[in-house]
Amino acid sequence: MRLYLINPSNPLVSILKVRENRWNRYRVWKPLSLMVLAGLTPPEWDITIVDENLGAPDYPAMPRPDLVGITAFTSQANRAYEVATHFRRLGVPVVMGGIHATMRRDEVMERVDSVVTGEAEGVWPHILEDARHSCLKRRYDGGLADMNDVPLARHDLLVTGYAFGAIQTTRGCPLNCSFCSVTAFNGARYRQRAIPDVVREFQAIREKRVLVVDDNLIGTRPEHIARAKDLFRAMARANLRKEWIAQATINFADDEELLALAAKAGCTGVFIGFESPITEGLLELGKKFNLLKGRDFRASVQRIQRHNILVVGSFIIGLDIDEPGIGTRIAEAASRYGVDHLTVLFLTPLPGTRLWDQMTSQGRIALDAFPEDWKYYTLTFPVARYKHLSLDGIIQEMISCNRHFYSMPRLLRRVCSNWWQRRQPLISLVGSLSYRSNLRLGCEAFADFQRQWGHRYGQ
Ligand code: B12
Ligand code: SF4
Repeated sequence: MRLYLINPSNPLVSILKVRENRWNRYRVWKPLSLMVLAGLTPPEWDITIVDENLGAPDYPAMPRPDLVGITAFTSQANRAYEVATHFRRLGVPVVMGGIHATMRRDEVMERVDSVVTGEAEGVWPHILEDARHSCLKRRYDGGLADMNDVPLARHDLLVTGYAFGAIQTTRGCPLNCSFCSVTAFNGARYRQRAIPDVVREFQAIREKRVLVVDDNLIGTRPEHIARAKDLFRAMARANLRKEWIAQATINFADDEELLALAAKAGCTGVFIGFESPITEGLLELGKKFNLLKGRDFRASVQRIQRHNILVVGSFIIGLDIDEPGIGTRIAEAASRYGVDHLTVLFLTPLPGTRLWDQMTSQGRIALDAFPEDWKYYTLTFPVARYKHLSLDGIIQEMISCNRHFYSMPRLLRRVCSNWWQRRQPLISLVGSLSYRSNLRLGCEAFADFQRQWGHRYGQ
């Protein structure tokens, strides 16, 4: 039995056009969902994982599979449907799962043979059995998995083309920010994998560098932090010789022992959602967590950096509170906090989020011709009507924010300061140049977008 597991590309995501830009190798990440599905698949299936981000293969030239499984974020949905159509025309059954299938089940059901909502661990073996007996159901619901059922992902199936391996150690997030789908999809309960399983999986990863995909590696409560410390101790004991980066909330900075253990276990970078430089903005997004304890962000960032861990700060532009000038304000805040890199995304109503419900009910979604418009849901295009910013205005804010933060003098100052403090100056330089090189591509993409879709904003 031959199984293809496919990660569709999104042609609009310039950072994923690996071959067009040599820095992009450092920005293409493994589709871990498919490696986990492969880990759940019994040995009688011959599995091929296709990641179209490394280039779409010539499907007609490939042997005919018995089953195709497709994963997709919302931004990949259009391409997912093209791939599904191709295989269904050949009479090959197509199953689709992942975040988009979960949040837009009916839309997906019209375009594939079987749709899988939720996490796959509890249902994938049954789906394969049903496929073997040609009796696939139209829908399956995996709900939330027992973390003991999460298998060792098949790291052996995707070995070339990536700078980073990938691993997941926890699922779920209690914070339920208005723009984020994680709580709706993975639940509010923070669920952790058994530490020995995580260490064993790290050992199976061939890459020296690893992305820990957890939405918040350390969690928010004392018992979560205690578990994170135990995990880091076990990783250090296992002498993994890996360098890894992860996402965490700002409370990562609050515990010196946690930071020291993370660094000892190989942590070299952390991605932190600051979201807005304005208190009302954080309240609007439901991210009150960042306001707790009257936090000093600069001191927090410095505490993390003292452990030789780079900090990437993420912000969102387009909040109801945001007015002209917000771009520079974000860039200045990020510089003030002292982050090593800055990522700014447009506020985007993703299906399944509270923001989606709010913007839909207010008729504020400009790009709403679905499924065609899903390709713009990359958070790198302004798909909604923003309260105080026109389409041209918000794009200008984004450009000025990036130009401000990644101007050559500021960039060199950060790299020199990292060099002086012996904090990975090379990685810092490569990362910054990679961001800069994408700014040009970003401006071109915005100009095309404005020309093509400006009329739909009614401004
Ligand atoms: C790692 C990650 C990335 C990596 C992607 C790596 C990759 N190629 O997969 C990078 C950094 C590149 C990335 C980029 C983006 N991401 Co991202 N990302 C994540 C993150 C943190 C973890 C995903 C992951 O690997 N999980 C581990 C695996 C094991 O879990 P899983 O994917 O959910 O898979 C399980 C089930 O969904 C199911 N399943 C999945 N696929 C399939 C397929 C079949 C056939 C079946 C049966 C089951 C099934 O089974 C799996 C096992 O239980 C999630 C948050 C999250 N918790 O999901 C956000 C998340 C998926 N990202 C999100 C977004 C918005 C993006 C971007 C659009 C914007 C951005 N700049 O961040 C880009 C888009 C890139 C693109 N291709 O278009 C949103 C997606 C929301 C949505 N509706 O689409 C999420 C949910 C975060 C959020 N804020 O809401 N991301
Ligand atoms: S943005 Fe981060 S903290 Fe907020 S709900 Fe999503 S994963 Fe949790």
